[in-house]
Amino acid sequence: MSRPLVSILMGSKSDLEVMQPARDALTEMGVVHEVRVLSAHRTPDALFEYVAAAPGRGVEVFIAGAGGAAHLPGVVAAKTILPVLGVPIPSGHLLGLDALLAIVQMPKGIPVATFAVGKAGAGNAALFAVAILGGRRPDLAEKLAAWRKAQATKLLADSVIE
Ligand code: RP5
Repeated sequence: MSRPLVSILMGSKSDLEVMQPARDALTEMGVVHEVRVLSAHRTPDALFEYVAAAPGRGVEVFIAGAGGAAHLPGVVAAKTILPVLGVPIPSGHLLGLDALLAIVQMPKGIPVATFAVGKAGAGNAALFAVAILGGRRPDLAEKLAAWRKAQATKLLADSVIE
């Protein structure tokens, strides 16, 4: 089996549906990835072990989705110098605003790149991961450019409403 370049993490299996666009985008671009449910507060030791071992398997970028207090992306970032892309999951009474603020407001020193709340953020995090990887992989950069072009072509094909 090929080595995974991207790790998609989420704090709960209940996050899986929101994180699905990240999986779909990476699959579409042919980027090998792995997906794990690991929680910063429910399974911290297993999370630390996973983050420590992942680069040895090939992982170069982490995407971390979490809802509520949303510690996961920040804790992953605390344990690695690889880029961490945070996706706020809409859940509970605050519908993701809580997670957005928790992830985006990392204090200086341990950065997390924060994306939009929900599925758009998950998909964009994957596209951003491809952009990072594409810096040293012309094949991936080309795939990303082709994907953008196809998106524009599709929009323009449907642009005349009346
Ligand atoms: C967070 O708490 C997870 O990322 C999830 O979004 C939220 C709720 O988790 P469950 O109670 O549904 O497992 O850790």
